[in-house]
Amino acid sequence: MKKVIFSGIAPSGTIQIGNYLGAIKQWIKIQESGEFRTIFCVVDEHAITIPQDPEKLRAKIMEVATLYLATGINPEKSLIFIQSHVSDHAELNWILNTITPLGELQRMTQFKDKSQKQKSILAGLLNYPTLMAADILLYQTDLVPVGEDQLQHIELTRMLAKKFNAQFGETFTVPEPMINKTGARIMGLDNPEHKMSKSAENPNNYIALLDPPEIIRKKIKVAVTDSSSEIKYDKEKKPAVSNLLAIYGLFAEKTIEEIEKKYQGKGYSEFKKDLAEVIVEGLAPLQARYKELEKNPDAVMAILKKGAEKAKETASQTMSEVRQKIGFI
Ligand code: ATP
Ligand code: LTN
Repeated sequence: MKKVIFSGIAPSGTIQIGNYLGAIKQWIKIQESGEFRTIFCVVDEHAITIPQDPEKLRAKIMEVATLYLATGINPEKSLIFIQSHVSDHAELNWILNTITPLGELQRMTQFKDKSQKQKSILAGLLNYPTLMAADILLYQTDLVPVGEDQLQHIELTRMLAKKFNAQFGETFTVPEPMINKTGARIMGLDNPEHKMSKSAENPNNYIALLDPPEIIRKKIKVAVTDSSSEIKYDKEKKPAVSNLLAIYGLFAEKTIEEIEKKYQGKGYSEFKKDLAEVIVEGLAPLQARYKELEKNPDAVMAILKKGAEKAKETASQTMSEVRQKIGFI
């Protein structure tokens, strides 16, 4: 049987190039290899762990789903669906919560970061990793392709799978993370100390996949650089330029050395100008596909509905077993 791949993105903002380089690009490669059963989910229940405006949320869910298709996720080859369309996610989340130690949730880096930014800390934000574990375990997932920031959550998922299996008998596959070596952590353009994030307050933190060329050029122009003017990869001493070099390399499919060589003795302004064009060109095909798909939201919705029906088949099998194991009638 083919190994199962599951991953998702929360529609909590507009997908940025970190999500693309760290996660989606890898998903497409995996899909195209034909070696796996690939499942990609729009995790809307995760998005509401931070307050969202309902109308905007609806639009973002459709945007993320349409972007999945525009970047190359193919419904003929992969399952694509919206998390809230399969209610088993919420049910398994509840059950897993009853075996999740509170201390484990409190020590999650993402929880600590995100809760600092909230006026009032809500229980959903704390329990987010348990919901993520439910997403993964429902489909008996073997591998989870994500960016580096999600490693801690996958560790927790593994712990919960093992704990449930030990307590109630073999039920869940224990998943492994799958991290892209390059692009696993793209940093913010406004601050290379923090990762690029789609929910960042400052839009100059990220480049969205749907940013028009003039916005991309502007954002790269104002991206922070380091004190010495050399274009050299040195994560410690030159974190900002190293991040820009990484982005350049990933979009242009060039090695860092090749790019360093090209800009030897040249200044930031020429480098940045070219980098903006590399990104604009890199995003153009998917932006064009997005524009086409956007014209027909009903077709996108039909794909998502069909995906949810298929997802339910596997999820409901797992849930029947879980209910039986824990002693529900
Ligand atoms: P938010 O700000 O809402 O938390 P985010 O931009 O951090 O959003 P997520 O929805 O948390 O994005 O992540 C979706 C996927 O993209 C995950 O696999 C995550 O690891 C990856 N990812 C997110 N940001 C980056 C980044 N800066 N570099 C590489 N991968 C990233
Ligand atoms: N927490 C993830 C999004 C996510 C996810 C998942 C990723 C929710 N459920 C299951 C992989 C598998 C994030 O990227 N913030």
